[in-house]
Amino acid sequence: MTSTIATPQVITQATQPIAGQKPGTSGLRKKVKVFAQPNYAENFIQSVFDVVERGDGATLVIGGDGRYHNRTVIQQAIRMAAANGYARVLVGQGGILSTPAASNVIRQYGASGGLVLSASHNPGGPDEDFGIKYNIANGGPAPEGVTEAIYQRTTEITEWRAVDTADIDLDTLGVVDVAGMAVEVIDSVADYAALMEKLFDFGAIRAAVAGGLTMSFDAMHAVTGPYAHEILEKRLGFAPGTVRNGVPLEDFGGHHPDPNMVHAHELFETMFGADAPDFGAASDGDGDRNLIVGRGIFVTPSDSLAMLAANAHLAPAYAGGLKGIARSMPTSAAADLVAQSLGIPAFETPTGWKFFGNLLDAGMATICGEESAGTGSDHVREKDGLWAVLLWLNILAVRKQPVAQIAAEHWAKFGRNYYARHDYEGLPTEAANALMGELNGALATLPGQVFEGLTIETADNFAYTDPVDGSISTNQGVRILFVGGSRIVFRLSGTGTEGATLRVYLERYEPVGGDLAGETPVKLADLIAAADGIAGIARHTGRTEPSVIT
Ligand code: G16
Repeated sequence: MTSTIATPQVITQATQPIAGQKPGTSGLRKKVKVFAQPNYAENFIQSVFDVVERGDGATLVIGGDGRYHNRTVIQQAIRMAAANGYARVLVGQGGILSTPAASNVIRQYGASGGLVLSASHNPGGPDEDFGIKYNIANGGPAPEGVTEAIYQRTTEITEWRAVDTADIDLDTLGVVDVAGMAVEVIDSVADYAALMEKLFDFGAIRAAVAGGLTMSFDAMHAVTGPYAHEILEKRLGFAPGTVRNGVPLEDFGGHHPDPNMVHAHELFETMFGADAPDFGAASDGDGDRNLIVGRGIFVTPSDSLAMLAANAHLAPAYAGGLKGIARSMPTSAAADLVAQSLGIPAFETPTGWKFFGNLLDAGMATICGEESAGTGSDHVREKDGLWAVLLWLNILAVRKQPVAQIAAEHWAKFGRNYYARHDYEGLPTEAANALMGELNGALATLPGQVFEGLTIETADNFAYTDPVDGSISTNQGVRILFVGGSRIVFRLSGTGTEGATLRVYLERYEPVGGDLAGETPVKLADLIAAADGIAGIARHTGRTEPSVIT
């Protein structure tokens, strides 16, 4: 049914540039109170509409993770799209689209791009975080050239435009005319679930479930709840209750929707407790991250990427093999070893999913992943939490082995990259900048120095030249490589909204035949001490312990 909202008028609102609208690792993330200021969201959205590529009759996708302020910004974005020449908007029912589902909708319906409203794993609510990200026509996050142009536009904006119409009903499927622009409220889950069913052997997984395979999935009161209920419980037959915290809440139930040992501790307790199910997983605020836990074993995101790549041929979509594997620089080199054994290229990119887009579009990589709990493939142009869970389930259904055995066999074949990330959150920005500045200044003198018995072989600040378009990204993190292959990486997060977060990435490679069943903190103890010695973490920040270890 098509209904019309009458007498729309385009309002042109005078505005001024607002400082600080520079997108970070993944879009513009700020406190809700910042976003709710007059003109704040409008300035940013108008800047997007002013600079992005879109032809006549363009379609825009809009969806978010359901956090507080989502509906308000969606309604305003619809009014602005209508005044800015879009012919059609596709919006998820209730304003809900997970990030990978939004990527799929952009691709499937030939949209010119999409606004994804999310601050990912950051907490939600009136005093918490909000975010806006723009994805381009390939379904992926806007590359740096586009985000930089958006930012430049925010520094010179003088007006924004919207039509003068009432809010639309976001909860009812159907098409509404808004000032001559068609707004279609679409099912948030259907297209995504159909895509998953094409990629994976749902029959094999259903048979495994019928044969006793059990799992626990924590949706963390975030966007994946409806997707997980539909796919895991309804289509694959896992018992009702397999999905916990499955109702998206505007404040995520007061928790951080960040799938790690700290914020998903209940899942860890289940998976390490008596009567643990075979498989445990969780996803984040917007559904692009994943956490994988077997019975009694945590699989690091870096290892998960490597294990998925090594076993991907067991799922129908990847039965023909992989073209290449890409990982972000701080992600462990475990995936490189798989690429080597498969005889395919391995790519090392800066942190940020946007850097994978060109490799995927050019057919140079099939599977990508990051230490920050993101894994995905060329099926969309975002990382995809449930995709990773389903690929694991497909592999478990075919191999009929516990996660712990699959991991042990993997390490026996490739060696093991012991790995951890230590985050120091909420640091004063000056202290964090001073630490990084001092470290950068010392790079030339570090090689040859010994810390905790570890000799530094090379030290540099990572720069990346995109092999497809030749664009160069510099200052992407300090790498300290030790003789023997261990490594420490230091970088500042680009996704926080309060102060600065220092991330310290620690990696030790244990070759085939070595100690492959050790405890990670023990195996990394000398590197942890060396990190403080090299960077002066305690001296600069006053912190002797990280806030979060993942
Ligand atoms: C975003 C990016 C990821 C990145 C992560 C952490 O994820 O898409 O590529 O690895 O942030 O970035 P940083 O270390 O700069 O905080 P998400 O899930 O937050 O959108």
